[in-house]
Amino acid sequence: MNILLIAPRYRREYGEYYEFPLGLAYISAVLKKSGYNVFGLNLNHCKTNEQEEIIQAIRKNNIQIVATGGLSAHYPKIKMIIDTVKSHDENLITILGGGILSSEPKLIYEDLKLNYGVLQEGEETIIELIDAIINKKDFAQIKGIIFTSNNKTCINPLRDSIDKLDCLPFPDYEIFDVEEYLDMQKPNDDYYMYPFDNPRVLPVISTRSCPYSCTFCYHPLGKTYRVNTLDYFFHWIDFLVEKYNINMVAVLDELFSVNKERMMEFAKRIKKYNLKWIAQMRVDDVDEETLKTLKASGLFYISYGIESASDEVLKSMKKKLKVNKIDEALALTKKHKIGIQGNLIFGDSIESKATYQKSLQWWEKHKDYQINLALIEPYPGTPIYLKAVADGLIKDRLSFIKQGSSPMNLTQMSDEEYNEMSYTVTNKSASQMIMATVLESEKICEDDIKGNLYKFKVICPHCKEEILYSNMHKVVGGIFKLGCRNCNQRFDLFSHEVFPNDFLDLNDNIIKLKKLMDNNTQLALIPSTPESQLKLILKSFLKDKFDDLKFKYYFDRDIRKEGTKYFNGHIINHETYDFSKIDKDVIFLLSPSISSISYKSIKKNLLNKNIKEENILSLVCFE
Ligand code: B12
Ligand code: SF4
Repeated sequence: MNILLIAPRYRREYGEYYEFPLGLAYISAVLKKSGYNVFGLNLNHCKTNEQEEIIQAIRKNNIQIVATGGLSAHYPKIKMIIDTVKSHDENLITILGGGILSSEPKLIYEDLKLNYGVLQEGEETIIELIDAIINKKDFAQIKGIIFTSNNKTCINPLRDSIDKLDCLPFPDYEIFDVEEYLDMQKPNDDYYMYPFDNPRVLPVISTRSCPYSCTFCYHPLGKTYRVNTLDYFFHWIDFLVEKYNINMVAVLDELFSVNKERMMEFAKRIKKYNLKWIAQMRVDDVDEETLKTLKASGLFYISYGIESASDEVLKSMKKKLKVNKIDEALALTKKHKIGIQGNLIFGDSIESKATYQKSLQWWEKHKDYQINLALIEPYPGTPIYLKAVADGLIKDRLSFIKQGSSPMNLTQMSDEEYNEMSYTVTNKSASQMIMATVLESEKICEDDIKGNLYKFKVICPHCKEEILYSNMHKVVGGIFKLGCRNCNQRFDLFSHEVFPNDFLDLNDNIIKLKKLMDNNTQLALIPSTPESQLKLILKSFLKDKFDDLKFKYYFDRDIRKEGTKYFNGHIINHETYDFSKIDKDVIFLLSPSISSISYKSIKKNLLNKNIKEENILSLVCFE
């Protein structure tokens, strides 16, 4: 039997940074250990057509079984994989695992017309399952699978969690072209990649699951918290350093900080490797002594579960945390020059105008921590999802998953109040820029995979140090965030300032815009991206002339924004607006902080509405 493991594509374009598929790499390791022929296909490295690559991999390796996995968010990619396999040859056996299946087994299994599904941890189950497939054994005896018998979907009882995690082999990084993964990495790929000009980071995991049960969280590996011994873990690190010459590790434990003693021992042992590392912690697990030791051991960034600045909301989320602990921990973390990653999430069942405003006030007061603001999304499998289903708020679970488990009103607020909150949160979220001063920037080379690479020097707005970065690649969207190599706090940079060669077209467009302003041409802005961010970017383009910039129209397709006040006017919905009413000489300015996807779709939309191409001016540059 030849088995093909496929890692779905997580990002849109080849070369974009993605999280290495550690779970599938574990599956590969146990299969190889049991002597099976395993082949890998990492669609994140596919430069051509994904469907064709799948079929080619099946043909080339004479595959009989195709297995894949992922989270609910990967539904479209996973469906594409399964459909491609089945339409190529319906006799091929398909197996799916991961959070997408474990959180909604029957629904996903039947929708994707799978042969088998593996629930929760897959290492033991996959071996028994493959053995049963090959030797035609009774599937009813295999714990933790979903399968079909007599045309009926059968879900077997769950398997106990793997107690002795040390018995597992190290994940098989090779199967998904790990060298290519490492070679692709750039220091501004993700929020934690900045410490080195040549980051070489791999994910590891030292515990599974989490002892807490926060209402918005799901544990794809089951509910029982378990740990690896540190001896096992550091053999693993030895192997990664020796084989892949890594300089950083991302510790993917759901909650790394459960046991203080273990954490201190971990710090003592990792220090010798001179590696940088990051992990997820709770604010109530850290204190001055811990942070000092962790920092000295190479920890440079902590992902904290912050969630709310209202004690009532934290209680309702079952977070078992008090706001004063958050204040204390974040202040200490910053003091010890450790970066902070965290979110305030809005829309818990008891969220009200009073509680969300309290959280926002706290956030305003602590803007320098760069905490993200987001709306709660009821991910499949979480207690809030199950409640929303039981209460009839989510009626069609499959459509909900297909649409990406979007935020919804789970509160007692009216939809109008909820929308007001969501609008405020989204707008505020875009207004937390802390701009760094750029001292110099230079293009250093053109790389086939990475594009134009730059080096630049900036002054960190937090610690005022001059920091030099190299091997940086262009980021579109006007403004982007970067971590300081001295104090590890995040700041913002204007893309056009640090990647000047990639924004030459943009400079031409700014000159055009200034001329249009001189000629008093009527301008329309589309889409109406958050005011504060837009102001900042436009000011940096236009300098003193910014004060003369007047728009006649503001367009956006978000119905929640329709009619709301914006700069000196109100927002109009361009999807429903009758463009024949508009003066044919109006120039449409495409807002500078949009993604390439929105840019393309808005431009297409305008052209379809008979707006002439020469009347569309772009303040963003994607070419
Ligand atoms: C890396 C990661 C991601 C990556 C995933 C890509 C990847 N490379 O796997 C990315 C960045 C895409 C991601 C996205 C998100 N994530 Co995430 N992520 C993680 C993280 C940190 C590690 C995952 C991991 O490697 N686990 C370790 C391996 C061993 O476990 P595993 O992947 O689940 O694989 C095992 C089994 O699931 C199974 N299995 C998996 N695939 C297959 C395939 C086969 C064939 C078989 C047989 C078995 C099998 O066997 C594996 C070994 O036991 C986890 C935390 C954690 N420690 O699990 C959170 C976690 C999974 N993510 C979480 C969240 C909240 C998110 C996001 C919502 C974040 C956001 N706000 O956008 C999104 C979308 C999630 C969604 N709705 O589906 C939550 C839970 C998700 C949920 N449904 O509630 C977790 C648990 C973190 C947490 N505690 O809050 N995430
Ligand atoms: S949010 Fe954090 S503390 Fe809460 S259950 Fe999830 S991983 Fe554990």
